[in-house]
Amino acid sequence: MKPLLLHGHATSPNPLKIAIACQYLQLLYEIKIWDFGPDPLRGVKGEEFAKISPNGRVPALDDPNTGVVVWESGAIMNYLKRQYDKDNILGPNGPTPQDQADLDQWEYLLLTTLAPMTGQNVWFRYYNTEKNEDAIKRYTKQVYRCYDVLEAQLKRSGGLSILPGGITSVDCHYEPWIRPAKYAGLTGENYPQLEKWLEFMAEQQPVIDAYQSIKDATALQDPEAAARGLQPDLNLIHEAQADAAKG
Ligand SMILES: N[C@@H](CCC(=O)N[C@@H](CS)C(=O)NCC(=O)O)C(=O)O
Repeated sequence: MKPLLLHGHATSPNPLKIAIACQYLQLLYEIKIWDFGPDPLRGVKGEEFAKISPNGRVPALDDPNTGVVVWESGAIMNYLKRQYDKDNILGPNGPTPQDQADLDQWEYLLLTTLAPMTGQNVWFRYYNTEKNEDAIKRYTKQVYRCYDVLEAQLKRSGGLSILPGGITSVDCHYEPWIRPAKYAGLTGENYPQLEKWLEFMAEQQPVIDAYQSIKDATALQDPEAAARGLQPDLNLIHEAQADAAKG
């Protein structure tokens, strides 16, 4: 099998989900690191990336074995499962229509709500040109509301996976969004189940290897981003907020 090509970014959560899934499925993959600017060759808003995805966002996946190119992390995850998960490593954890529906609903909650709310929270904290406390408050509240729902689910599921019965693609979707909560100005203090799950996930070899693969690719392809880590990109951030972020 030829390696898959994952189009990713130094620190973004969405490509990480796909790297984690590839690790669980033991798929060979290479990573191309893009930045968020309009650079024709390196930027997700540039010409080269537009040939891969009209949506100008990562992740995208290129599978030379089938010729399939796919973007949107939910669609990529589903493609990987259809194409490469014949042993049902990534779930659902049971054979019934309810098992599949459970998996779908938790993935959709992440894709449609938790991730976009967290993303907006980060945007208004670091990148919006004007300070907007109302927006920060609103999105923070929405993320915590999702955390409440997740906390209760982890109590029901036994705590080490979002669905009862072991790690599935659902956990791959959530992990990279929950891990950087602190950077998004959020705390796990009131969410002991969530913290426990996150610690457990961080110990899983496929998760460790996925993070390492993005780190290694970034160190080689975008050393500036590697040095910056989770700090906001000062090239993109509004000047007034850049001063605050530096301080
Ligand atoms: N719904 C999309 C979201 C993709 C997305 O927002 N990706 C971010 C990185 S996590 C991105 O590429 N941002 C670039 C930009 O905003 O210009 C998915 O799940 O793949």
